[in-house]
Amino acid sequence: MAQNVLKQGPILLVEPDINQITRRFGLPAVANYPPLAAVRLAGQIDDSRVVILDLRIPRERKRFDELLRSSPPALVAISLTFTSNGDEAMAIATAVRRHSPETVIVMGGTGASEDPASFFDADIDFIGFRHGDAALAALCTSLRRDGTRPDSPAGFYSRKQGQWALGPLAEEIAMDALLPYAWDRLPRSYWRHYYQGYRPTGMGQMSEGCPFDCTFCSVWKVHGRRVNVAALDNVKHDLRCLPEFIRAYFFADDIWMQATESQLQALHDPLLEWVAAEWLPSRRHELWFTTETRTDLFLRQEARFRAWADRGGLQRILFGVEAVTDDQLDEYSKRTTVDVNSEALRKASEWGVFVTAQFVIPCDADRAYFDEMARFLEAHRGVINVSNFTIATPLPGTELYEDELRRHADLADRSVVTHPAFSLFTALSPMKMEPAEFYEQVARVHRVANRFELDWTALENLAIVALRSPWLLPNILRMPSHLKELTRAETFLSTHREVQGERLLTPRPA
Ligand code: B12
Ligand code: SF4
Repeated sequence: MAQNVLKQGPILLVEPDINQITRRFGLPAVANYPPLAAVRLAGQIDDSRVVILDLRIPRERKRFDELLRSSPPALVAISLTFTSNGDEAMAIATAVRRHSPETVIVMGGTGASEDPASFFDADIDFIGFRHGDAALAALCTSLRRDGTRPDSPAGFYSRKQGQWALGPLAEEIAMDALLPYAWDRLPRSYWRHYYQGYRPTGMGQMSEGCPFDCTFCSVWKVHGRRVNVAALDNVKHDLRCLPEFIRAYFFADDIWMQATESQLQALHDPLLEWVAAEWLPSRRHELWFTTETRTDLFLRQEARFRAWADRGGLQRILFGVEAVTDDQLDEYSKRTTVDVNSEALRKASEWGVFVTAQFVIPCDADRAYFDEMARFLEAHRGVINVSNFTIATPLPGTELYEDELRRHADLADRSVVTHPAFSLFTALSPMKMEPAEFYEQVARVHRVANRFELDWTALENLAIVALRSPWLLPNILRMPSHLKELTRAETFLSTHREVQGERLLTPRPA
């Protein structure tokens, strides 16, 4: 029986649901993107029975349970990108084990790969280490060929005599050598559930990796401070696969346009020519590109950014501003300055780009720092359209995590610091201020930054949504109440208690 299942059962690539804390603070109301990791991995697997399931989509959980019963899968591969969704990922594994004990269950993605110990007791067989392209494809081939579960597949942590250990490393496929992403495996009906604000959206990647070394980020640890770029044909393929009604596209590169001159000439420049001359004119509706980048890179590559903004549909940039003083930027190892941040924000805004500024609030911020944040926000009110704030969180795989763990071992204990605690809305490192006052200041910067106004532009946008993508209206109407949650200190404080109890709330011994 098991042999049959492993040789013939479907291969399910699953995106878990989003945890309740992230939902409470409204992220899914603002944006929800296609499951890029699953689509990329599916493209590398040579098998006709690959199915992608996105459990963030209403009613897909029911379909998943039915599928488990009606055709037991050979393999269930769960992508855990965000540590905060760890409980949802483990619950999927438990359901699979219960309904289909023969199925091989693997977990991968940054959340699992950088914190494997948190999943050692889960109902899983293997945990993927970093890139899964070659490792997962090879595991699928071996299940189909042998019909048995391998002991220690390359690229995975596995159990050996009750102990978990990393097996041999898998071959790494260069990004430009990947097979095209399998958009044809994504059910057509899913596309209505992917949006960025007012617009149905797609998502892709031109590159991955970053040469910088910010303390709160795991990207440079995972990719070894190297930048790899995708093949031009694959990026075009991603864009060609978009349904006609899609009106936004997010390049999910760690730092968009971060590449060598020869990489830029081989990918970014010819892509712009194709997008401007052929692809955009061929689309029924206008489309916004969104990218995420550094301010210093934006200024260095001003001519290229300008060309994309003028001709290539680049309408929205998320800038990693992070801090409002040079000292704090140094503390994060951001290797830039407040003046550089300001100059880039102003320039992008002058060009008519929709500017999002992302800030990381240090847990040891004092009142003076929050005052400085408020001053910065006021001074840039005319040039920043939206500000996002996260609290500096020691995420597994970052320097911050390693440092914090040396001081507070309970950080690694998920019965104390739970998975949803890593949703970046509460402090996991000691605060300098009284916690209630700290959260009041966090709520204050949200109040200062994002004033919701029902002006003409908002009404115009609502009318366009009603006309072109009416299914997004309920989401958009929920946005103001979610944004309101972010302006209340009490929401942060009660969430803190929910995700890590009284930890860090009680005064420390002198
Ligand atoms: C694009 C992006 C976003 C986008 C969209 C993300 C999305 N998918 O919905 C936006 C801007 C919305 C976003 C938001 C946030 N993000 Co973000 N984001 C990214 C970014 C830059 C790329 C992610 C991506 O899609 N990569 C492309 C895919 C193909 O690569 P991949 O996921 O690494 O997959 C590979 C391997 O991991 C592996 N793999 C993946 N799944 C599986 C499964 C199996 C079985 C196997 C074997 C292997 C495997 O193989 C894949 C191919 O090689 C990453 C940085 C990074 N490089 O990972 C941060 C990152 C994922 N984000 C991060 C964070 C913290 C956030 C926020 C919490 C920040 C915030 N509060 O604003 C939010 C949370 C959003 C949420 N839904 O909960 C952290 C997560 C760290 C963590 N451990 O939790 C990251 C890693 C950046 C960092 N700071 O270190 N993000
Ligand atoms: S935060 Fe941005 S600039 Fe810093 S290491 Fe991560 S990806 Fe690079």
